Amino acid sequence: MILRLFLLCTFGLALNSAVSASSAPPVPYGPIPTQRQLAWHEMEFYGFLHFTVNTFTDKEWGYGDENPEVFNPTDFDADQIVTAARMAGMKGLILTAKHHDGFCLWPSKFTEHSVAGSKWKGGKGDVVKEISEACRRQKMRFGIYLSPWDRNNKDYASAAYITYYRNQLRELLTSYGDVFTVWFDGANGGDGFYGGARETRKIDNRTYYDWPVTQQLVRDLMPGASMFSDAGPDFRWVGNERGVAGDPCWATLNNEGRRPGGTSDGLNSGERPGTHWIPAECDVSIRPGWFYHSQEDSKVKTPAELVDLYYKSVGRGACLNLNLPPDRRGRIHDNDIASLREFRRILDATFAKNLVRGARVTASNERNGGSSFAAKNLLDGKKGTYWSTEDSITTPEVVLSFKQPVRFNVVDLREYLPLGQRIEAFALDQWKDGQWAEFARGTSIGNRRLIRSGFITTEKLRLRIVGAPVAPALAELGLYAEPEGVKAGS
Ligand code: FUL
Repeated sequence: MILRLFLLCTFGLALNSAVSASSAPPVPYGPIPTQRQLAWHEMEFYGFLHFTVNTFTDKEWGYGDENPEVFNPTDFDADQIVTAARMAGMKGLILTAKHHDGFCLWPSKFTEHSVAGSKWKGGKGDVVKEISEACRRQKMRFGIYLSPWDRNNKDYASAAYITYYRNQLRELLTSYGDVFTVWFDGANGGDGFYGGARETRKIDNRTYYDWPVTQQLVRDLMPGASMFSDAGPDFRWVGNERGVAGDPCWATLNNEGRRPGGTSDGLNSGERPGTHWIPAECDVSIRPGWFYHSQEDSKVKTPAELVDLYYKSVGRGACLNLNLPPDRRGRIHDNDIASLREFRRILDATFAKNLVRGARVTASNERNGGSSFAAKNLLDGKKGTYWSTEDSITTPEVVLSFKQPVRFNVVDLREYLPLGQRIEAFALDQWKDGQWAEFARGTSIGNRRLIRSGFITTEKLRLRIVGAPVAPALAELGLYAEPEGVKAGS
């Protein structure tokens, strides 16, 4: 009797824990994103605005000796600028509040080298205020770029400058409302005006900026803001200014010993399994330069080139930060707008209809027999639900069957990020002449993976996970068709 009771209890307990183990979500794998980083991933596409004295002196890097009076846009219109970005599908804009020349686009009380010394609006103008307010009006996020290297400031390279830099950061983060990102540029040290010294100043970028203290200041003043640098802490440089992410592009990085302005090794592809979640941002300008130069009016990237960049950045799990340089009027030039408009038209036409709707979906394995982790979650258009398998099943497959053959050339995959980046390799097959034929293979997925191929018409599609250290957690699988006539860019 006692033995029977014992067996019953033990068996009951085992059964219970088996049920709860398989109904529980998979355990997170490796570094995982913070809420702040998840919010940043959601943005996917936003823009840079490079605007300062350089716009008027025709330079890319101002020396720091520019007379503030040269900054004099003839027809500045923050709403025109923000509208151009919003119309292109951007979710936010990051303004160069101060570039390497040290000129401030807001009337900083810590320097006279600012818009307050320009003739623009009689010295009463404030570009940071106008752009941030236009962003708010148009429901766009606003971010700031504050160059650590300052070729104007007399104290640059001494401790006093670090205080100055932090004062300016505090000023920006307390006067202009919510900020979604603070962008720390890695370029620093070299020749400059430096209050009239006109010399070369070198700093040791391992120690000079004392980044942990500055980053903590941002955390305290703007807890929701994600910080950019070569090494995070929240998102990283992709290692080139062409806007092209590596393939693979892991969201993780071995971050011990890395620092802003440090090595770019490993940034393009990320590192696996990595010590930290530090996904990549692809920054690139719509023109050859970051600042406006009239001689580049004919060198604006074409819509096809922009679409190609989108697939090589957003489509590889990174965010795309596309620079739009306001011109001497203080507006986005017509040529840039024309390119952006057609780029948007192509993407809208592509992603208007997800062709998986109505498909029948079957999987080789579903965690907990399907309920919360069913493969049908892949087709529901929700990033918060996902398909997963039992812990022991790491290379499952899923098949979509269509009533009518489906024609597509883009496959869209998303992992469920809160559980980490789990999938290391996958393959896609079409049903052709009575058998499966592989048409694509890939590695990293992360926030989003877009596979752009030739057009395929098939009645069945198979996704095979062929490499994963743990059970996958895949949120979305979409199929799309680009409008006719779009050519992949260079
Ligand atoms: C670089 C800068 O030197 C460029 O001028 C530009 O601001 C780019 C986004 O970052 O490091």
